[in-house]
This record gives sequence, C-alpha cells and structure tokens, in this order.
Amino acid sequence: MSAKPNLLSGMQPSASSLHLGNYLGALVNWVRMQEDFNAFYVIVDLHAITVPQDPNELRANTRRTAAQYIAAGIDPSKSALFVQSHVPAHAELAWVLNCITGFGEASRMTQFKDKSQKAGTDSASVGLFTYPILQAADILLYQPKAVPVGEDQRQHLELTRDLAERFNSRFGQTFTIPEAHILKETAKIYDLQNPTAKMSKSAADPKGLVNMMDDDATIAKKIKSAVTDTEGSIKSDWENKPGVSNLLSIHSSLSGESVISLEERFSGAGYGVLKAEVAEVVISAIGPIRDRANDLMSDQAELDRLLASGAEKAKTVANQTLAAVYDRVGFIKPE
Ligand code: ATP
Ligand code: LTN
Repeated sequence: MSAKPNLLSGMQPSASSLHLGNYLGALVNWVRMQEDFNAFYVIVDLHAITVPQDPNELRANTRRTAAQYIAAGIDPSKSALFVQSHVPAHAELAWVLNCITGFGEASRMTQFKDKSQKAGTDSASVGLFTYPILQAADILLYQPKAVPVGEDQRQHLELTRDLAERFNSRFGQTFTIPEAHILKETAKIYDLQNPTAKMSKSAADPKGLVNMMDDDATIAKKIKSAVTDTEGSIKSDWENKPGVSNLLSIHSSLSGESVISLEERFSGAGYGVLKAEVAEVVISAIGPIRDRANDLMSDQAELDRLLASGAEKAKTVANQTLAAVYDRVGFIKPE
C-alpha cells in the first residue's frame, strides 16, 4: 500500500444496528481518516464471544455491522475492512502478549471490573479478563501510528503501549508504539427521551435512540416525541434545555449549519417546527446509508467477498509482524 501512516480501529458486532451516536461520534471520523491514513478497520468477533452470545445473531450482526460501515463511507478499496476471526494472527499474538502481561496489571482494567460485576464475578469468563490483551494484539499487529477510540478505551490503549514497550525492550525493537487518538466530545449525542444521558444501545427506552437501520417513519416519530421543555424558546443551553440543545446539535452535525445560525433562523418558532426539520435532516443523512446497507446485505456473496479481500490485505501486514514476534521469542520456523 502507500506511504501513509497506518491506523487501526475496531468495533464490536454487538448490535443489529448502529445508532446516531456511533455514527456521529465515531464512524464519521473513521471515514474522514481513511484519506490520510492507511486504515485497518476490524470487526472484532473474537471479542464478541467474551460474553454469552447467540451464534446466529453473531453471524447476522457481523455482516450487518460490515454493511453499515461500508454504506456510511468506509471504502473497501481504500481501507482494509475485515473480520477479526479471518486473520488468525490476532489470536496468536494475543497468546504471546498474555505471557508478558502481569496478572495484577490485567486485574486493574476498569472495563473488566465493570463488566464482570454485571455478569457476576463467577460467571465472567477468562476471555473477558484477557479482552484488553486481545485488543492490544489487534492494534500491535498493524504497527499503527494512531488508534481512534472513545475516551472509555484510554486505559486499554495505555496497556497496549506498555506491552509494546515491554516486548521491545525484552526482545528487541518489534512494535510501533501507538498513540490513542481520542475522538472529541463535540459530536456527543444524547438520548432523545433522557437528554442528559448519552445515546446508547443499552438505553432503557428504545424510543430514545435513532438507529441507522430505522425506516423514515420511525425516525420521524422518535424525533417528534423527543423530550424538550416547557419554556418554548429555541436556543442551545445544555444545563437548562438539554433536549433542545441535543436537537440543535444533531441538526448542526448533520447539516453543517452552525448552532448560532439555527437559533437565529428558528427564533420565535415552536418546537414542532424544529423537530420537523431535524427529522428531515436526519432522514436525508441516514436514509441513503440505510438503503445502501440493505442493498449490501441482500447480496451476501458480494459482502463476504469484500470482507475476504479486506482480510487478505490485513494478513499481509499482520503475518509479517507475527513472524517477527515468533522469531524474537525463540520459536523455530516450521520446515
Ligand atoms: P453501550 O450501549 O454498550 O454503551 P454504545 O452504544 O455506547 O454501547 P460503543 O460500542 O461503546 O457504543 O461505542 C462505539 C463508538 O461509538 C465509540 O467510539 C463511542 O465513543 C461512540 N459513541 C457511542 N455512543 C455515542 C454517543 N452517544 N455520542 C457520540 N459517540 C458515541
Ligand atoms: N474495545 C473496543 C473495541 C476494540 C478496539 C480494538 C478498538 C477491539 N479491538 C482495537 C480499537 C482498536 C470497544 O469496545 N470500543
């Protein structure tokens, strides 16, 4: 590929649809970054089985996730979009990294503490415990300069850097030390029903999140029933008017019109007018992505072919790193 620096990020195939928060908070940036970087985007199905999963759902969600990423602008001819289990080097490097990670070090990962508490410590799996080490393997295989992630992944990135430095100093220079590219909070999208909580797939009320795969009527209905306030003025004031502020922010992020200009244009108008226009803006942004994703899913053979070619690109780089690692730790080459 080109002389651009490498970049890697990963997403779990854990839902049947992405939501507007995932799109504006992460995916839009990934699409933009593929111009300046040699990008690797991995759908982490190995990570998805660290908690109990339904096999048919996992299969369907893996393809649906891929379709939505491509539909939203990840270009398989520019970037390598692939499925983690198609590149065995991920599991292979994870084993080596497991062996240089301290038990105490792994025990300090806060995401494991949160998730295992939810599952009940007895039912949490060892796979969930070593999740961050598999993530480190995902990253280090591709020698990336940058790893775009949300704030919640900062600790996993720190562990990745520590493991890379440890390996390099013990066995000789092997890994690039990656930098976390923490995606800015500017495009943080809030729940439509509970606008002080972030839009999240684990929301209590499904009416609060706009899914990328929702049909137009559903999107319009959800936005029209968004919680606002009784004051009646259209201005951005996150403290006192989180619902209205969120609608303005969604509009602005998708349309490119500034919040100040929206405030001026809507001055004196009622919330119904604002909601109708936000619904229009969301539908015109998301509708075509949803339709393309549905088209891609209707041709499963073509989708699988795109993923296979992504995996081939990924393997070229990953296998080279893995071969160096195997050699440095003292494994002999097979005849
Ligand atoms: P969960 O329901 O488990 O919290 P989620 O819906 O928040 O999941 P993740 O899979 O944790 O989504 O996140 C995927 C990416 O989307 C991350 O980079 C995250 O920062 C981003 N993201 C998620 N929700 C939002 C949001 N409401 N606003 C902006 N970005 C978001
Ligand atoms: N843990 C991440 C998903 C993930 C990832 C990665 C992100 C797995 N492997 C490698 C960046 C790089 C999450 O839950 N968002």
